[in-house]
This record gives sequence, structure tokens and C-alpha cells, in this order.
Amino acid sequence: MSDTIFAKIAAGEIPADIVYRDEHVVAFRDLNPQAPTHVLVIPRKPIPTLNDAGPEDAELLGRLMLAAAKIAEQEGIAAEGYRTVINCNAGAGQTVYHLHLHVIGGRPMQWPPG
Ligand code: DGP
Repeated sequence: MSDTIFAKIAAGEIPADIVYRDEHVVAFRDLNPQAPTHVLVIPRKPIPTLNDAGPEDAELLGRLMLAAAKIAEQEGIAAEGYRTVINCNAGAGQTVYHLHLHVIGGRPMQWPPG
């Protein structure tokens, strides 16, 4: 499962509009944005879904969240508010099986989500 499009983006093998990267995570703009700001934060480690994360990934999951907050600040949406979403498996709409955190903002958000 390490040959997904997101693994290739993380490896620099295919292009993406990267907004943040460090040793553990990479973040880039979604190809099909659902709001003025729509960034995907991924671990470099190829974990297919949230269900596949284990206790050994606890720190990495925290890094994804902290990167999301940093990106929201960078994008100028931190104060007004934004949403973070992880779709897990097909029933939730997951289409790329490399764990990713959506950071969505720049417009009012509805609740409940669809
Ligand atoms: P999800 O439905 O949670 O699996 O979200 C996958 C997202 O990934 C979806 O919003 C579209 C985006 N996406 C799919 N392929 C690419 C790609 O090649 N590049 C970028 N930047 N985004 C992609």
C-alpha cells in the first residue's frame, strides 16, 4: 500500500502544491478543493487508514494535528475557524488509501457534515 499517489507526492515523484513539509509530514493543496482553503496533511509513513494506525503512531498522529494548526495559521484561517477531517474507509468517502487529514476553511462550515 506504499505506492499510492500520496506516497509519490511525499517522495517528490509527482508534483503537488506543497504548503508545508518536515521530516514526518507533508501538506499540499487538494486537487479538488471543497473550500477556498483545502489542504491535505499526510504522514510520510504510508498508513492506509486511521484503522491501521497503532500505538507506535501516536506521536505521528499528534504531528499531523499540530501541522494542521500551523497550516491554518499560515493560510490565515486559524482565528476565523476551520475544519479538520479524516475520512476512514469507503463508507466515509475515503478514496486514497494513504492516511490524510483534510484542513478546510475560508468559508462558513455547516454541521452536521454530509
Ligand atoms: P478522501 O476522499 O478523504 O480520500 O480525499 C482524497 C482527496 O485527495 C480528494 O479530496 C481529492 C484529493 N486528491 C486525489 N488525487 C490527488 C492528487 O493527485 N493530487 C492532489 N493534490 N490531491 C488529490
